[in-house]
Amino acid sequence: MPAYFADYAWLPHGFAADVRVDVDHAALHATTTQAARGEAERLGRYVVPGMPNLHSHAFQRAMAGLAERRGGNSEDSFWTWREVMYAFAGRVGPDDLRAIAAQLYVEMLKAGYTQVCEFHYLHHQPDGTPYADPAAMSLALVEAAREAGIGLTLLPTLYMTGGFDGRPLSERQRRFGHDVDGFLRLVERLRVLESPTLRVGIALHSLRAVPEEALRVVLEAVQQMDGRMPVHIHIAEQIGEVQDCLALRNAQPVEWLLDHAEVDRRWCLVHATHLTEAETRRLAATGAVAGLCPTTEANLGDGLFPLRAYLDAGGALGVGSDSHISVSPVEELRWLEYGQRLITRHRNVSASAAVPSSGETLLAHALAGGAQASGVTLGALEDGARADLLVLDDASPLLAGRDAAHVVDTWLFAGNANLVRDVMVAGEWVVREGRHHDETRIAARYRDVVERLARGG
Ligand code: NGQ
Ligand code: ZN
Repeated sequence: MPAYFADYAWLPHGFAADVRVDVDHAALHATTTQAARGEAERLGRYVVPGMPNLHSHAFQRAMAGLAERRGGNSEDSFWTWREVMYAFAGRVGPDDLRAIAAQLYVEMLKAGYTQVCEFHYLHHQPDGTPYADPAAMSLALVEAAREAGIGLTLLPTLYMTGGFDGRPLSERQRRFGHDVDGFLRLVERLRVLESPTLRVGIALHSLRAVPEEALRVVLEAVQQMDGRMPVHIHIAEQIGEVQDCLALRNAQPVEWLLDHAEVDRRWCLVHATHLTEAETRRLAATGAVAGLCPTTEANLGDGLFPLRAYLDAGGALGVGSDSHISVSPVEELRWLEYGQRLITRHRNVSASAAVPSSGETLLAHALAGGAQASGVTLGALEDGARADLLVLDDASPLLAGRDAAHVVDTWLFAGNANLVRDVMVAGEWVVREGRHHDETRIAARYRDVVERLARGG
């Protein structure tokens, strides 16, 4: 049974000195005492849990940077970005998706993400016809995660309508669509593949895309399959959708959802951006996770989440890289705090009297909320958790003169050099000395695919 030792390891209540970690069949056992060091291999000065990434659309990695030019006469917005994204999505097939996702997952691992929640809706051929194997696109993601060695929470996504008014899917949305039965068949099919590194949940694309009756039927069916299955939804990202929801359902999106579904700890509400004060308190009380994607939300011009009020109400949260214009938990957490500083003109907004460090507050929330949204026991160096950990690079000049109390703040707020040196997922080393074991091959295949897609092939 491999045994490791860290001078300091991030335990559920912060850094503890002299921690021994034993790894037994992908799970870990942590002890703190110098005496327990024994024959354990010393990892380094600072070890932290692997970070869950609670929101990803893998294919969008390959279009990062292609939507930053002003379009013709239009005023650029989320909705014009979405057209660029749809045009790109229409060209991606299963082999392309596998190559793009594997490259993305290598980047995630190197940045410190060890589990990714794939909110996956690119199901069928571009004209809407299912592939010969209707699960082909989902399986491409499963294969990509396996090649890279990252943990995957696969969230096949239900997408049925093009708006709150129930209009049919547009031509470009056709490949996303399912009826309820076809969707549940896909979920059942994927569930048999579950393993310590593959968890299957579901996503409802948005209230725009799932009619009320379908929402009810699907939630009942998945409750029968597995009472703890993660359920994710895009909820209130854009003012336009909040206004449509108010106009057609006479309620704000979060308010409507809380009134019509039993939202609890299984749920992750992605982009819970636009909340009234009452919704903020109600959402926090459900125990559900607010899925925040600060770099994408900034990139798309979404708005700012009411972080302080939500934390005061005891709400759970985690972060995701979503459209992958950035692949770094550091940048997500930093911008979560910076957005608040810019709008409030204060500093250390997420910190509190109980936990005065901004970085430690953000890290603790993102680990716990991310793990909860993943539906896997991880995000903590504690007994029985999956053995996912990061070793920080104690040779980095950035950590010079930093005691344990300032390490997390330095990691999150001091520059752009990646401090993650080694990464373990489920007891296996996937990154050592900053290199992923298969990064050269995976990057070469990615290059070929993206160059062909760019040529329109
Ligand atoms: C998505 N992405 O499904 O990829 C969405 C945009 C939509 C973000 N919301 C499409 N960031 O919401 O209709
Ligand atoms: Zn999304």
